Amino acid sequence: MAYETINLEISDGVALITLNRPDALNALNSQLLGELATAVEDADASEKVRCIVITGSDKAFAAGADIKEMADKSFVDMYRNNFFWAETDRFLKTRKPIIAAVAGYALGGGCELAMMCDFIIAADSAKFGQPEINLGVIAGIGGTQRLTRFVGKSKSMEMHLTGRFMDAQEAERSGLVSRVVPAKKLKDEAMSAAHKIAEKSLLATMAVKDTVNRAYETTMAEGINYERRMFQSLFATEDQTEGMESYIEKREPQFRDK
Ligand code: CO8
Repeated sequence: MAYETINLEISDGVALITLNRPDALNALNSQLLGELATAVEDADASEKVRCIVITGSDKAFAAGADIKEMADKSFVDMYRNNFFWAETDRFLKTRKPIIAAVAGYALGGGCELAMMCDFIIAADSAKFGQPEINLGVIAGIGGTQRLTRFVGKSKSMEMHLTGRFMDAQEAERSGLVSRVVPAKKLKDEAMSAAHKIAEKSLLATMAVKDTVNRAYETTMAEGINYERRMFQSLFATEDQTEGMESYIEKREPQFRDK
């Protein structure tokens, strides 16, 4: 499928999706979110893809939902047409790991999109924020919930209430991003992490994503029980046998996703 607001490249098991609305700092409009949801759905279904990387430009991962598209909407437009949420729900169903590689602005819906990914690698130029308060609204695709769980109530509340941005170092200290790298190396670092993931058993990587995400959805006791069942189930796979045998035989594993 030909996309207009994103670029898609697939190589060595990794789908690299680059948000591409440079004139609007990659602001998320319906077309972009629809294309992004389709691209991740296709990647999820493709035998050629084992990990997905989403990135933007040097200046902006995404500067938020498209204010110009939203400005004239009514409550009925937002509620009845489920504006944006249908696309984000499709995005969130992806079972393969997704890395957000963030340089520059990740604001509003851009910050929320990065947080919907499985982990964030940030360039030292990254700036995260939820400035919707300046527009007379609040975050609408998960920001109040995800940011609060990732960085804690005090910092999240301050960011949502004042609209202040967090730089990459603060984001790393606060647990929002997994690590910070020099801006020039961002794409290489994210792709190298993705290629590392792509070498593993896809069954195990999907199980990791599913199980870690439980930590945000359930109690500790239920999450641990879920992990135990998932761990036990992986002993029904050939990849478990291969992984353990290859370790004992001191060779690289040849996972076959079976
Ligand atoms: N929407 C639309 N256009 C945008 C956006 C945006 N979010 N951000 C930037 N642009 C456009 C600008 O309008 C400008 O276009 P033009 O040249 O035609 O005027 C172009 O991108 C370049 O931007 P600037 O000239 O402003 O660039 P600066 O370097 O001066 O400033 C900033 C960069 C600080 C990022 C600035 O552009 C800015 O403040 N942008 C808006 C940030 C913002 O408020 N984001 C939150 C948006 S609301 C939101 O995300 C809600 C999420 C929940 C949605 C749920 C929906 C269902």
